[in-house]
Order: sequence, then structure tokens, then C-alpha cells
Amino acid sequence: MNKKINYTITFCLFLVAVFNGIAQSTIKQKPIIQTKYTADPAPMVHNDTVFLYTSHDEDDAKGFKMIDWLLYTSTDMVNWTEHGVVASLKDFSWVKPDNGAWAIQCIERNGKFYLYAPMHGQGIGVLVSDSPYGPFKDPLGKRLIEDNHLWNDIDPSPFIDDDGQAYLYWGNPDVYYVKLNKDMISTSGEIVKEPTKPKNYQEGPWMYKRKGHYYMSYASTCCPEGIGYAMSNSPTGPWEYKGMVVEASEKTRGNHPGIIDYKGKSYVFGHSYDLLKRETTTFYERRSVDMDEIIYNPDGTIQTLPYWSVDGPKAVGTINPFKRVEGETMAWSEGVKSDATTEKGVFVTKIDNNDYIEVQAVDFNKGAKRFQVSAASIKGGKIEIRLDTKEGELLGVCDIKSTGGLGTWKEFNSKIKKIKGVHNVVFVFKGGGASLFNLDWWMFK
Ligand code: FUB
Repeated sequence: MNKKINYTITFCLFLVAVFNGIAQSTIKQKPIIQTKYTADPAPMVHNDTVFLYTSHDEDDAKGFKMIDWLLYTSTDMVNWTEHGVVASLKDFSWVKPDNGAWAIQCIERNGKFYLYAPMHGQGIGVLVSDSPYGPFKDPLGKRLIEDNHLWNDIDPSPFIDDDGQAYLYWGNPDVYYVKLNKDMISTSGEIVKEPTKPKNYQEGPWMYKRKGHYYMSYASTCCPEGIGYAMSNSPTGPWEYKGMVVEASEKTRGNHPGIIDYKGKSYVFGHSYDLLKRETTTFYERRSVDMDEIIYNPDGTIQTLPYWSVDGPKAVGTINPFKRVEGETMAWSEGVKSDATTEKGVFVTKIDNNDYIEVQAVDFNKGAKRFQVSAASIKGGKIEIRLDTKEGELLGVCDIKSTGGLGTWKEFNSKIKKIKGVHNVVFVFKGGGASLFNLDWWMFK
């Protein structure tokens, strides 16, 4: 290679590095799930818990590469616990299982949980379970929706009105709806193509009723997509466009809404590419679910958010550290991944030197003096237990010795400085090299 070409390549690489550095250093938002790429948030409040069903972009996805759906729960809206794969294309015997697990939504009726799932190009199916955690089974063994626009049948959103009538809404680029029977796995009457499709509707209808108003929110404008919404006096329209819940932003591309009320506050969930952008400036379909609090005006309209805030919402609950807390419960993390086995369930893995997990709003109450953790390890390493931030006060260090393998679990404990009150806790992992240990659960005493 001659010198001139060499200099030119070096200069270009330098520019790319500077651009990457600038792009990555400007990403301050913190998507709520970091161990996997997640999309199409479908939050459901059941009893005192938010169940967040998501679709799942594979780590090596370039375009849409989606084969299963994930479940996360929270009782405080800042810490999310992963429950792993809650359903997959393989749960539908009539579906090609290689791709197309798009946006699902779950709804409860009479103690049963109905998960409506689009398999892109193959139609909309429904799975049923006695528990929001699954296992979900296909009661029909065939599509729920039969029509002549299979390709457009995506993003099903179930809704049950106060009079008990249930509906299913879906579609791109049109909105369709049909009545569901009480069994929730059969339809009644004709499929209707909504004649008053709201302005800028793209896809992803999210139907709900609040204080007597019917709402349809949806991926709005293209591209980029924000989250728009329309209101009506009836579940079947006419729909009147009311504006944006979250503005379309150049920071993102696709979007998909989920809206709930929980513990006296209201929240919108949607997409960002902010996790991907921390790693690369190249665009891939590797999305992340983010969320924020929203405020309703007295007339039921919604105050628009410009984009996801940097800090996210405040905690509306606390973590009890005197009971086992799953390692995969986190408000934020860097570096680590999650995995699962049938025996162990979900655990934290790929823990390298300086990776960390932050858990917010941990209520130490009258005081904790010891830390205990279940880990499995070949090399071993250390867990620094820090207060409030990654650089915060060091409460103690727990040594994780080799257990003889990443599948052999043992408990380790260490003394810590006495701590009281409500704090964020940050576990900073230290050791030589990569994959120091796996982590199942922790607690304080
Ligand atoms: O995630 C695949 C598709 O992208 C969804 O079904 C749409 O809503 C869009 O988010």
C-alpha cells in the first residue's frame, strides 16, 4: 500500500472514530431493558404488578429478526425483572418458526390470560394461559383472523369495554377491528376497516378507555415515527386525531405504543435505538423499549413528550433487599447479558471486569450489615457494593471464588458498612478478563 493511501485510510478511520465518539457520547437516555434488544412494548397491569410483554430483536439482527417474545415485570416502574422467553413462534404449530414474531399484547379475562400474536405474513394467532407468566398454549391450532390481507395483519390490540364486549384492533396501513366473543378465541360479525383512521396512522394501534374516553394511540408519522393518538366516544369510532403523545424524533425510526395507569400515574412505552447507538452508528433493527410518565389534561387530552427523558420516571415503590432479589432485576446495567436454563430460570451472565448493575430505590429500612449472593464461576472475581452511583461510597466487597463451573452455583457473603434508608445500589464487577461469574440472586442481612 503506498503512503498516500495509507494516510487517507488512517484519516478516514480517525474521522469515523471521532463521529462514533460524538454519536455515542450524546446518548444519555437509558432504555429500560439493557441485557437484550426489545421492541413493541405491551404493558399490562395485573394485581399490583406491571407485566411488560415485548418482542425481541436478536443481538445479530440486521433487519427484523424476531423468533420469540419476552416478559419483564416491575412494581416500582424503575427496576425491571426479566422472566425470559414467555412465548415463541414454535408455540404455533401452523407457523414457519424462522422469523416474524412481531408485536404481541396480553389481556386478562375471568382469570385467563390471552396473548394475541402476529406472525408477519402468516396471520394473527392467540395463546392462552392460566398465569400471566405462562406457559401459553394455542387453543385453536390455526389463525384467529381469516381475511384476504394477511400481510397487513400485524399489531393486534385487544380491548374489553365496560359492558363486557371485547374487540381486537390491528393493522398496517389501515386499522381493522372485529368483535371477540366472551371466550376471547373466536370472533363475531364482520371485520371492519375503520373508516375514520386517525391522521398519520401507520400501525401499532393501542386501544384503551380512561375516565369515559376511548383512546387509540398508534405509531404515527413516518419516518421517523412518534406516538400519536385519537379519541372517541365509542370503541368503534369515529376517531378524532388529538396530537402526539411522543413526538417523532430524528433520534429514532420505528415506534410502537403501550399506555397504562399504575399506582396513580400514567405511562407511555415506546421505542428507541439508544442502546444500539451506544455501540455503533450503523443502523440495524435492534430496538429498545423506553418509557416515561405522561400527564392527562382535565379534558382527557395528553401533554406531548418531546422524546424519552434522560432520567425516566421516579420510583413508585421500593425493593426489599432482605428477601432474595433476582440478579436480573435492574434499573440500568452496562456490559452484562441474561441467559436462562430450565433448572435455574433467568440469571445474569457475561460479567466482565468493570461491568455493573444498578438497582434503584432499595429500602434498607433500619439497617443491613451483610451481603449474600448466589454465583457460579470458573475464574472468580469480586463484587464491589457501592451506594447510589458506580463511583459511590464502597459498602463492601464480596469475593466470588471458583465454584468449578459456570453451571455450579454456590452462595457467597461478605460484611458491609452498616446502611439504612432508601438508596440506589450499584454492583460493580471486578476481575481479570471476561465471563468472571454468573449471578442468580442477591440479598442483604
Ligand atoms: O416489531 C415488528 C414491527 O415493527 C411491529 O409489529 C410494528 O409495530 C413495528 O414496531
